Amino acid sequence: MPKHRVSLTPVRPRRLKADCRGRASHITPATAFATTPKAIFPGYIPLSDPSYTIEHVFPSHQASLFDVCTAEPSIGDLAGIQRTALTDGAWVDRCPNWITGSEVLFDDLVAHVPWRVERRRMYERVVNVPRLVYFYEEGVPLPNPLLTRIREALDRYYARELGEPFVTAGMCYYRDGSDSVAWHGDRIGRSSTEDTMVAILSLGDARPLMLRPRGGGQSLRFSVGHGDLLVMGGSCQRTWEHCVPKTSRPVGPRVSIQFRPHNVR
Ligand SMILES: O=C(O)CCC(=O)C(=O)O
Repeated sequence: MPKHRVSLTPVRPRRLKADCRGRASHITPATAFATTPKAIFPGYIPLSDPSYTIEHVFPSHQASLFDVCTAEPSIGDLAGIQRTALTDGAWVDRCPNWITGSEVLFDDLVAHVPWRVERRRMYERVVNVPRLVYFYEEGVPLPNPLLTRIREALDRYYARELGEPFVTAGMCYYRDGSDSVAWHGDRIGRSSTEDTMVAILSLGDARPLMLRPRGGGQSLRFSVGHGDLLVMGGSCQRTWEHCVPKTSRPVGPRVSIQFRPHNVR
């Protein structure tokens, strides 16, 4: 699989055509369709908006078979959400394929979030964290209006149980299988002492999100990508840990958006 190239500071902005899967290409969608097996582009529909462009080049990534390819992503119903009770009052809610047509949102976030490399001290050295990140603080507008609607939908659904809104959005961009995040709980702020929720929307290629009890024990594996929602709740951040492991499997990029309440990180 070709190594992808992301121009975080483009030398010369390029206006490239993009198909509905966000593949940047000089090939017109019509020629791509004529020369590419339909199996690789299930439900191929070119973006109708001629002004839609991207400035980043990344490898083609196969969208989920459940992902409906439309120019307008849509927010699904949370009525079918499934809760898994964990130990010690922790739980996980899952709503697979909650956002359909999510590839359009994925492309927009990859192109427009001001991604940063995070650096962390490890013993005597400062190392790059293997993923790109950005954090939208409380009160800061989200980079795409759909994300605001998504957060409102989460607020409506969890209002009674959570008792407060989701107010921040952490963004992580896993460029390929060598990007990852190690085992941790989100224990900065109130989540170190109180039950709370962290709602994660995953876009792009699916990666496993692993969960294990903090003291050790059997881990659980949830595959998340392509508009899937996973919400960690109850004592999950204090009593369980989660991670996105590296993989040598060829995987395309994934973006995760974590919605959190006030003073939870
Ligand atoms: O990528 C994910 O879904 C997990 C992100 C995460 O755990 C974090 O940034 O704290």
